[in-house]
Amino acid sequence: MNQTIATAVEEGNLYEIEDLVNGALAKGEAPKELLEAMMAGLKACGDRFEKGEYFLPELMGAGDAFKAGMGVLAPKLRAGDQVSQGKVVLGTVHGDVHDIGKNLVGFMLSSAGFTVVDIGVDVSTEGFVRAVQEHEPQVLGMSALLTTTMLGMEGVIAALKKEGLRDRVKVIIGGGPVSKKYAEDIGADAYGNDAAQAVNLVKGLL
Ligand code: B12
Repeated sequence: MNQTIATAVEEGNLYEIEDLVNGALAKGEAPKELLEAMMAGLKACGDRFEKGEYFLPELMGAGDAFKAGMGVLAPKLRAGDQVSQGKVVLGTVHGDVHDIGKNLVGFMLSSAGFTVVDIGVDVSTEGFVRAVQEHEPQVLGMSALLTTTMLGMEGVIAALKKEGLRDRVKVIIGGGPVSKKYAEDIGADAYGNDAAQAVNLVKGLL
């Protein structure tokens, strides 16, 4: 793994990350491995936050550095042009502003040929319902990174039922605190552990 890039993300080195990623690409390092290094950096930052060594500004710095690195990597990771395989609406649930994982899921899905409608972060229950009504996706994906906000997913599923939309859309969920069991408990159709798995999940549901 490219430890320099992992450390640059972990330490929120926003000013050097692009040059580091460009330099590694120029040396022939694989984009997928550089993405893994950046993800390891985020994880390390989260671990230090958990231990009380890092605080909110460091989390924000790591998130920003990840996004800047992704700006360089994304075009290299993207597959060739494909015909749309179906439509997926993606959002992060109410009260939650974490979007790096959701964006990665969206990126992988669009690279695999799906049309992705990203409705952003801190999306209310009504916001999810409206998006399903408006965009008529085959799949709705919800992301949550906080144990508190993941509870909102159940409300969205209940609201979809209430509006008579539940049978028209498959619901997949993901994010750090979410699990397969939680997906089963709240009546989601599937749980995805990572962005690559999300592609297989969606393919399997259509
Ligand atoms: C960066 C970060 C932030 C940034 C977010 C920037 C951004 N634009 O996203 C900022 C600084 C804003 C932030 C804020 C907070 N954070 Co924060 N954050 C993180 C951190 C370090 C990384 C998250 C991340 O991007 N991971 C990398 C991505 C790629 O992984 P991922 O999100 O898990 O996504 C993957 C899978 O889960 C899956 N997936 C995700 N979504 C979906 C959806 C579907 C449909 C599918 C199929 C799959 C899928 O695929 C993704 C790609 O492989 C984590 C630590 C960690 N280890 O995760 C803490 C972490 C999530 N944060 C935490 C906390 C506590 C907070 C704050 C409450 C801190 C505070 N005191 O204010 C606030 C809450 C703000 C809010 N209301 O949302 C805790 C959560 C604890 C908990 N279990 O509830 C963590 C775990 C840190 C820790 N170890 O304590 N944070």
